[in-house]
Amino acid sequence: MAASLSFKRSDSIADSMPDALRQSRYQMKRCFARYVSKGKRLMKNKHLMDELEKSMDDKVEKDKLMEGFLGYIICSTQEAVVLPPLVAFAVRPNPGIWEYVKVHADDLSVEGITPSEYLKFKESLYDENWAKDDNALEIDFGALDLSTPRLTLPSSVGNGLQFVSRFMSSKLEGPDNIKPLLDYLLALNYRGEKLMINDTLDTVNKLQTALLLAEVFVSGLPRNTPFQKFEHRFQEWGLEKGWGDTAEHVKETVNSLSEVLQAPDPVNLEKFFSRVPAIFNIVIFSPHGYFGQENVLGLPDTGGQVVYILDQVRAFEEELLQRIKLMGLSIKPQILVVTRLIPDAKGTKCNQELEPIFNTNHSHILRVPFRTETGVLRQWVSRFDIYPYLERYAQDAAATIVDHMEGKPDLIIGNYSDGNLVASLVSTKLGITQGTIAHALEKTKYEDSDVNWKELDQKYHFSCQFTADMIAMNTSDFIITSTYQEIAGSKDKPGQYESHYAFTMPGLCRYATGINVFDPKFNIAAPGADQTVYFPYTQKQKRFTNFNPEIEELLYSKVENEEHVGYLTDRKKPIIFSMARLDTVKNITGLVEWYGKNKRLRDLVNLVVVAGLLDPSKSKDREEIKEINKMRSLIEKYQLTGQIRWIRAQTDRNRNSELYRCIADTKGAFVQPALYEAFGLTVIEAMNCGLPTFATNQGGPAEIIIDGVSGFHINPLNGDESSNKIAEFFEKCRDDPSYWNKVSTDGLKRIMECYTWKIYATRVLNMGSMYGFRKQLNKEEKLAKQRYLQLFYNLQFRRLSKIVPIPADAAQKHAAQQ
Ligand code: UDP
Ligand code: LCN
Repeated sequence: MAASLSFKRSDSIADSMPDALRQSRYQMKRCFARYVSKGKRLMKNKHLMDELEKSMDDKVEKDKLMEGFLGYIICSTQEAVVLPPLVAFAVRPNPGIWEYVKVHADDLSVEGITPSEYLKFKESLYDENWAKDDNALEIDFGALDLSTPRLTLPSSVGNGLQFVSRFMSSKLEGPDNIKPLLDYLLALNYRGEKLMINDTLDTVNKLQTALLLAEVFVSGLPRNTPFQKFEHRFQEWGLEKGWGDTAEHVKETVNSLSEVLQAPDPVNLEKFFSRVPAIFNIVIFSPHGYFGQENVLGLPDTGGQVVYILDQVRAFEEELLQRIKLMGLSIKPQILVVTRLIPDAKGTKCNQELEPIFNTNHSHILRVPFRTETGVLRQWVSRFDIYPYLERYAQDAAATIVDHMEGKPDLIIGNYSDGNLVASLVSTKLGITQGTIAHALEKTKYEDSDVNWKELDQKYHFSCQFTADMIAMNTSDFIITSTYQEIAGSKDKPGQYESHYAFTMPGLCRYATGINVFDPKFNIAAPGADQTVYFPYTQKQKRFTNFNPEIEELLYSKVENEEHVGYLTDRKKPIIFSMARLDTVKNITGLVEWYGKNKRLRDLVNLVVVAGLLDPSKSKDREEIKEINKMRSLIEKYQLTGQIRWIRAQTDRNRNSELYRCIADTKGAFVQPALYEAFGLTVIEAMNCGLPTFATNQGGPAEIIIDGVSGFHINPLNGDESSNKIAEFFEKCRDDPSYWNKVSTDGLKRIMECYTWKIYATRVLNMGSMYGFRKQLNKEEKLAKQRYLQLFYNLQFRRLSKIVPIPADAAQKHAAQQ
């Protein structure tokens, strides 16, 4: 857009807007008159654009204005608060960058305002007294980041590690400043046994001399000489194990440290930290849902997070073993996934305390129950109702972990709001580096859930959840995301984290700064899909053909039973397939409705969906019950029997992978129609199997797929457009069958380039050691923030979590179960 080019980042909107308003004074006065005409209200971008349009009759003038600076500002305004005669704009000219201005509708004067002032404007729409209260609770986490450097370029957001390594290099520059690195190395140990250096090397000079001797010495050895052969020489110089397994690897590590000590540079610093023996034991928290390896997927609150974590553990273990070997150590790593023990396990193993993780040698699931004053909570509890149990759970879990690991872990990673809060409590208590993963942040799933929190609280307890999210994001040393959009969205849409920058929950808390996406703690590390399971349909010799009879029954048998409803009359048609939890946001019912309405699509393809339970009386999940009923009525309304097969949630991932491949055999497609999808593992599973994929443009899939190349984007809010796009694809394939193959192959190519677990594990373990060191460098500031967070936890979170009801019949006397 021409206007955006002329708008420099250095010009603030408050500075440039008055001139622009003056130039179109007549039209703008009309436009602002329209804005304020309906009195107090919150206007979203679409309303602002509509009203602007309506305020002008002359098409040429309108186009000119839209192409100009004002058009640009209004296009970039996410929302505006109208409090006549003032209109306060929240403008987002670029991902992550926000500016707030207020404009007087009569004289068109403009004034820049702070986020806090803007939020007060917004609050007046919901709770006037709170907005006016000078002592209303305002939290500003940004105020404590006094010396934390920030990224400045939106394009660099999510590359925190690189930035931190550059920043730390400059901070370590100079003989006096390198000392913290020496202290860090002196503290390295495994169960009390020193690693890399011992206490004799207590000055940087001594360390440098030792490294010099070591480097000359190993240079003279054959490359493959094992470390054990010269261990004693190293010890004479004050050097311990951990430098490498062979002379060659030892030399590389010694060299990168020598370079860093001489003049710190980001490349060597990163390289050195990828070799530092600092991480052996990892704890991953994921309390909610049914966490298990069998028979759990599709159960309430149990989806991609479980798949992600189990695959992540395998990738971590493999990478740790490789690294430990390279370091020349014989330490056994330990990975614990700590989840909730559910006594009423519903046929799963969630009532078992300890379970080895399949295809690993050193990783376990450790289950710790939720306790209340009256005993152990027996049944599953929705993730929205989980908050009253977490503090006690964190204490119990910390003790059990230390017991099981025979010491503290080196890295703690939390998952989702509950896991991240627990990870924050435990990592603070034990003094351990913490990473957080959201999978999905609930705030962005429900529009205006912050300002409307009071209405939603009884059902969702967002007061607890958003408070927990804020505490965890700010406690954590680093944040792992799956995509860029998760952090900073796209040109038009704010990211999930970005929407926590400045927000308010009137009557509860105003976040003047919640979290800033330019904080270098943000890092993108996209997950993959297990490629031993999800491989292309073309790899015939590898296929799990033993499932063929079952899949045949699942797809095509004419019977309707507890497993499936509906049947497919015409077997020759390709199948469009979807699989998800039966949550509202997954929009499976939306897909069924689009299909039902679109005759053209119905003539071309059959529809198969795997989702939730089929009988509402069997479900305990309130959203699922609603969706089951809706599915049933849609099938009836559009008379879909004969063209649809609705299969209940499936738990065997080997069979599921074969199901994706069988759908590919029909030259079908995968459709992911979610109203919002944080990442979307099914999308990459389908693509790995070579299935052309149509996925929502709302969230992660928009980044995974390049529209029209590696698959297609669909708009979940425009069913007709989406179903026609799918129909067009199948018409095109009917006319030119090579088109289907092309989309299938290009989807696979995209996966291989960007979405594998190996890339993920390398990145995250590097984060673990680098951010672990950064934490040491930054001790005082970190401590100050911790105190603020602790206060907030104590006074706010605890109070809120007590409001969430605990089911009366839930807690049974502990003694009764013994
Ligand atoms: N899944 C499954 N059976 C089902 C529904 C889903 O095995 O009935 C699996 C699916 O293959 C994927 C995960 O659960 O691995 C869902 O992950 P996704 O990221 O798509 O969504 P989430 O449920 O995490 O929101
Ligand atoms: C949760 C979600 O909602 C999905 O979008 C993700 O793919 C999954 O977790 C794994 O991160």
